[in-house]
Amino acid sequence: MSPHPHRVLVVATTLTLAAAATPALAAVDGSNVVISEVYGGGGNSRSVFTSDFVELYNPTSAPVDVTGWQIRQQSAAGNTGTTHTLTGVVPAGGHLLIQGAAGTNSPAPLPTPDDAGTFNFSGTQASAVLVDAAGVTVDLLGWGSAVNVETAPAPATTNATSVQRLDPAVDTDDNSADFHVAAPTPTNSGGQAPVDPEEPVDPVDPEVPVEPGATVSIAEIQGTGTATPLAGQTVTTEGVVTGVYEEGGRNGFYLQTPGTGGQAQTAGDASHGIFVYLGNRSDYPRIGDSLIVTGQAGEHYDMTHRSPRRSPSRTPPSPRSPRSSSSTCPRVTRSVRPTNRCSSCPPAPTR
Ligand SMILES: [Ca+2]
Ligand SMILES: [Ca+2]
Repeated sequence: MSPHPHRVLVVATTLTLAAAATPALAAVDGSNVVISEVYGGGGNSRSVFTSDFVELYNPTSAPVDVTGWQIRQQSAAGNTGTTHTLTGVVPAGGHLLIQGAAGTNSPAPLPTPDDAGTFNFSGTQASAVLVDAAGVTVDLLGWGSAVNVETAPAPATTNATSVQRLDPAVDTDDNSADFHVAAPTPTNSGGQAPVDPEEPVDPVDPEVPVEPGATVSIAEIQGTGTATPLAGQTVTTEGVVTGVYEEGGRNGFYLQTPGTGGQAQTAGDASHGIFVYLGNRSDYPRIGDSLIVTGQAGEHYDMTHRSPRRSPSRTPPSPRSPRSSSSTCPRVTRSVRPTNRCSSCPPAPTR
């Protein structure tokens, strides 16, 4: 063998005195904007978003300009915190996202907020009051052990959860009935919601059989230059097994184009043999087997010291239906189980 690189198929907040209990004059008839969600854990330990937020919802069929309205933050005990005066329009059937204070952790930014303030709700319990430009309370949400609520408080939150309306269009003026606690779902006026930050990325399953690539000859994979012209491509080729290296660290076998073993090679000729790297697969063929193999073409410089652990980017080999040319294995037909190899083939001519 050449000492040069071998072509391989790698199968491869200050508080002020408490305000008097705010009368809840929320629009239970769905005729006005409501508070649809509040998240107070922003930037806290184990938070899922960097900032607190308040999300409003417009259940009506016309946009509502909330410029001049206010969100009044209150502690669970009813002490008045930051008051934020709003700017913006809540689309018909849509949301308005108002970003609050950020914490020291930065797990993820909110979707682009429509407005921003400095309110900083507790991560577990508080009250939020929505007041219109005339000073009338439009909606009120209290959760945890909050004293200022509509009928009864919604459940307490954690730094990883928000209190959100079960159905943004339903307001019965009972926070305990209208809200639940769940992973935050901030949505802005454009309907943009974040990609679930908790969603893990599924690893590629290396055992999923690859689809056959373009069928090419071994000589086409080899090319006549110093590197395969098909590097990185998934290709399918066929040939006869002429050498198997199950031990010794090579982890693969040589595949040769049938009928080429006796031809003299001259400079510039592409090789008709190729090494198929199996990594840590155990399904080695036998010398003389006729195989159709699908894998990724590439260069393998050190066959003897290649780690047997397969790189995730490599595509494992997918021995296909055994097939042989009529001259080397006439008795084998496609009726053989697809995963079988032509184990009954006589040894094929070697180089
Ligand atoms: Ca907070
Ligand atoms: Ca209400």
